[in-house]
Amino acid sequence: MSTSPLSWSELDALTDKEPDRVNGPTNPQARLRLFGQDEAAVQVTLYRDHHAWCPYCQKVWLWLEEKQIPYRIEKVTMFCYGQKERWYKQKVPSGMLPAVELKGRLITESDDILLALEEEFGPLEFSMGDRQVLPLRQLERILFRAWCMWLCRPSLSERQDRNAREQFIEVVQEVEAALARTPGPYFLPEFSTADVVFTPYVERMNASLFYYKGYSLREENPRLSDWFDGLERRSTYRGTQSDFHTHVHDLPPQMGGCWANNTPQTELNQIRVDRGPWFGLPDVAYPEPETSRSEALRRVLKHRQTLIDVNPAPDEQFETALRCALTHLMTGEDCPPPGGSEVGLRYLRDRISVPRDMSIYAAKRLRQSLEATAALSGPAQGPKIPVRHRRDQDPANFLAR
Ligand SMILES: N[C@@H](CCC(=O)N[C@@H](CS)C(=O)NCC(=O)O)C(=O)O
Repeated sequence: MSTSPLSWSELDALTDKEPDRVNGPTNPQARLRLFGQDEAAVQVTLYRDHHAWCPYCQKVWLWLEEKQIPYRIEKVTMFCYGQKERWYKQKVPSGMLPAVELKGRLITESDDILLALEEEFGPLEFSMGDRQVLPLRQLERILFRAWCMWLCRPSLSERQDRNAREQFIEVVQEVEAALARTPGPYFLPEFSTADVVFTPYVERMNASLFYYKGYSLREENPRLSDWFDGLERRSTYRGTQSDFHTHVHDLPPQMGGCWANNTPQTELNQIRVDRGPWFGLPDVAYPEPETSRSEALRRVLKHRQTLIDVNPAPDEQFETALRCALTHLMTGEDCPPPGGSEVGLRYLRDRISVPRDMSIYAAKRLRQSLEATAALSGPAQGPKIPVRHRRDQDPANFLAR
């Protein structure tokens, strides 16, 4: 069945209400988090990236959310997305993130931040300096280095690629053994600092190795698989969780390049992540919430004018095409867009950033509707996603409003 596009006011009528950003579940849009406490209780300001992508920021963010410490959030642009804010460089001349102000004291370096927060508010189950946590922190760094040696070294021969893979998998076996020492899914008997330390890069490893190396970390390692499931049972983690598409295209400028090994599996995985279907990818395993479509709709409606302005397609054409995709999102019916509009629709499909714009299932729904609608128009793809920078994602366009 095909249908004609709903109007903006008809679409507006289908949205649900904004969740409570301040006291509700973990979310990347909040500027203040109170967890039901009084604003006067706030002693912490977290400076993190607009993009909600920086792994070191995710570590501190997750810790604060787990401990339910009231805090303010100030967002800063990362170099590869646009211009670093002057006020931030005055505060932190290197421009590096994250930083925290704790009772007026500025602290940089994510580990130092966690140590200072622990000193003030107590540890998250086990402290950074605990004798059980220290070897796990070292193991995380060893895993990180083995990942970089595989992913970020250009033009590995087939043999070098195999060696780098074997070395990485050897360290993964140590991680599996560490996880096997407790009966639950986490590194220590309770979810703790140790899990927070592993989370950002293991999430990025899972995405990047699937896409660039044809290797599915989450599916091939039972303990890590349980660990990911354990993370996803926490609303704190879900609020910070990204998806494969976001990570694989955000990593190259940050890491100085990510290199594909061009095996048949890698090629299949790349097509799947870039062009769908996005459901069933091993970037998420918890069941889809009922609200994913309405969340995607609400987030697009909030920024519709900027989305139209920044899209490379002519405004009028893209405006109608976008309503067609949103109509598909909400009704499930095909809604043929104007001829030639597939480029604009795929441009947006490729620039949804998770969790910055919306949560993982909302993004999958939206990517799916944008692609289904684009396919009714034609096969042309949007402009390539840059690999040396991501200024196509400059937050300034969205902040100006
Ligand atoms: N060792 C630092 C590393 C922090 C870091 O590398 N931050 C990156 C983002 S992931 C950064 O701020 N880069 C500057 C930029 O991209 O603007 C820490 O643990 O906090």
